Amino acid sequence: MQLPSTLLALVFTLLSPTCAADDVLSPNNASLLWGPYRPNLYMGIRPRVPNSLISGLMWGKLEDVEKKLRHNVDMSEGMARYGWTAYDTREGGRQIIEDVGNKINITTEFIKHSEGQSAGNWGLRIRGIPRPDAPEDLKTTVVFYAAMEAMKACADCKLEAREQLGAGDDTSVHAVNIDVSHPKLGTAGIHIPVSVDKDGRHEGTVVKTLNVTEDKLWQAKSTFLDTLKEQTKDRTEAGPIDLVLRNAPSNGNLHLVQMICHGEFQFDVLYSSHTATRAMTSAGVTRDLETAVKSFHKTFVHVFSPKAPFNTDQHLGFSETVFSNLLGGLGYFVGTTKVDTSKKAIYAETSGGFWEKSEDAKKHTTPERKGPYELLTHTPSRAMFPRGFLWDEGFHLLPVIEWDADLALEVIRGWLALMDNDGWIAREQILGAEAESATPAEFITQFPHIANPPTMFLVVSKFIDMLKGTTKYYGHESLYLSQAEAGKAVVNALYPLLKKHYEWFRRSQSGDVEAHSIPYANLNEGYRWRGRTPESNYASGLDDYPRAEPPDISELHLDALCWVGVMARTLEQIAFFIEYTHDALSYQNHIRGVKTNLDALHWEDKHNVYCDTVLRDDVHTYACHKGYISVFPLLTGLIGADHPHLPAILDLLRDPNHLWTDHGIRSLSPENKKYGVGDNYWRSPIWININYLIIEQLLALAKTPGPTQQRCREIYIELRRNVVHTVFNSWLQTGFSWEQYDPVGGHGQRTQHFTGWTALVVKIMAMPDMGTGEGMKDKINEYYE
Ligand code: 6A9
Repeated sequence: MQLPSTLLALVFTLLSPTCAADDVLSPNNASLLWGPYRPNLYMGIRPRVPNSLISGLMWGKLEDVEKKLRHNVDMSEGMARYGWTAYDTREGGRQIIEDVGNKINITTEFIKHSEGQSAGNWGLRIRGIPRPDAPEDLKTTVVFYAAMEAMKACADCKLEAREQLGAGDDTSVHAVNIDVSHPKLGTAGIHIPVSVDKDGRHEGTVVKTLNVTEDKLWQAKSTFLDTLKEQTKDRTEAGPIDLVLRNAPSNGNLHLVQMICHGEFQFDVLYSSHTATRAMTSAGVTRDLETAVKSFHKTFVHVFSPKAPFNTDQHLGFSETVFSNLLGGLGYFVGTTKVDTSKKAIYAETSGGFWEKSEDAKKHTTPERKGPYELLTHTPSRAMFPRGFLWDEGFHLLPVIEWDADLALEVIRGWLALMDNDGWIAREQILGAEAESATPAEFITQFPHIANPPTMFLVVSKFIDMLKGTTKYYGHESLYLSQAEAGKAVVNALYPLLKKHYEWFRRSQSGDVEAHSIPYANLNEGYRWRGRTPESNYASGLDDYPRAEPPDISELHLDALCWVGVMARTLEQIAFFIEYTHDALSYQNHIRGVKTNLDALHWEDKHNVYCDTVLRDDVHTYACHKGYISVFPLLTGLIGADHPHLPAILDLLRDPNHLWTDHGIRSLSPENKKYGVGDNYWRSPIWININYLIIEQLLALAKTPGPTQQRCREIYIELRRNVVHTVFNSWLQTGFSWEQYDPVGGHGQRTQHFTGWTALVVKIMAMPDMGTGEGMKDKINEYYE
């Protein structure tokens, strides 16, 4: 069968090692070109094009500008609330920022248009409304800036600002215009009609054009403040620093457009590419935003409407906000990455001490700069972790794939393109100077022997179910799901990459099963996360969760084995789908081995619990720490309804002396010596990603006949309610979703506005209640009295 040319282009794009933005964008990706893709900023827009136009917003109370100018999202600035209330990646949406310190609420509305292959238009509306405690004469300075990256090296690039004055005697600035020219974006204009105060006068507006080094572009805040300080220096008489830039619009790589606004204000930034059939206008922003917000609500109800007992308007509003912030955390990153390849030899490690002590590890090495790479990815937290994390992204995409399957696949494609020749993908993606600046030095270097849970396989598995129709899709129109050939083509393109990563994982994280001398064990299926240090295992994602101490090369990690099971199961599913039967059969073999070894190597008979294992004096010994690890075989779906150890896992989950709390499943049992000790990151708190996986498996078991079906159903109902209740209540109380939740009080803790995997609560609410019994009604009333 002949593939239509758009499909061929699409498959070609998928297979090409560089990113789509460098090639011709497929029609489906044109709507992903522009976005608020600098999620580390309260508002920062850029296209998915390296070395191009970046822009951003800053504001603050005029007199306090030195101390309170807002730019980067920062928890210490004490915003009462901020984030998107409705946002769709392909359309745009609305964000509200309650800036207590500056006594003003800022609304940012972003809308975009794409016209086939043309570079597209966008509009940004900025509104300021003084808070009730603001002084009558509140003056706010608002700075919008536009900058052209790598301008020097680009002969065809241009960025030039002009003022547009009033007619006749009116010499006030009515608008600022910036001409844009860039090889990938074409020519375009940015039109900024200035805000008008309540007496109808145009607010004071200046444009300062600068020619600065690259680092000064993304650090626009300090560039702006430094410029004010510089001009203060020229002054002859003493006084406080200048608050307003000297007007000087011209040609340059950075344009600071500063307005001094009195009281309430509103203005638009309108970007129109010259190839577009119609320019972006203020009326267009109003109209399109309204349409976008409406269609967001409409689609949302189809895809994620909360089910009983959460079928209330309040829960719907909560769910929409949480999901909007997941989508709004999408960032585009480009730049080099630091990689230390000197420890790759660890693959071959067979005997001797733990690798940290090995000669190889002691070698002093300088990490190499690799890349540049680019990546479109959601981010766990705009304030604290505005960059890509491999296993977080799998969790992010679980809801996203139901909303916009093509977007999820585009993101997966981008991540898989980062794979090196061996099949490794760096766990943390810290691309470029801006991302590096937000990362503590000790976390920047990535090591190609270090893995991270392959959660993206869970997303691909969902996608196959959607293609097969066993999972219904209610989201955005999807090319892959509406055209069978396109769907098959994308799976065919992803398969070799997923397989390569799988093979890398099996090779690089392999454990020494043979040394454990278990007669009935499968000798191939045993794994150990590399890169362990005493008291921690960052590769696993569960950082400080207790493991064998001291670390030892004879360790076999239960979760690593389970993740191999997840990958093998997904690859088997794909192989059958694209009719690679031979491959499918070998994956089946691996899965059998994994399941055998779960019980042969990791099941501890005396205490009825699954554990990590390690050799002590050459003897197979268990390293048991009741907690998330113990329930891994369940949460990864490797324990069937009739598995003999299922009841023991359920006991552990439901036991308030162990993992059960009224707020969700906690990471560690209080009986453990390490419970709550040290940094207490994964040593008691409740994490929503893990709770989601548990809930999903309980639901599957609740629907499958078996000896514990009824029990699974009961625990499912209760756990689902507890988890939703926890995240929802904390959101009501604080205005934010959180990185983790306290197992005692249930309150949100650590990172505020953690809009990453905590957003899985959206999916948890959308799951069926499964409660019909009378007893359940009381429970519901308990919550909502
Ligand atoms: C520290 C400090 C401004 C830790 O959500 C991302 C990851 C998870 O993948 C992992 O499972 N978080 C979890 O245990 C946060 C990781 C932060 C590491 C860098 C930066 C902030 O400095």
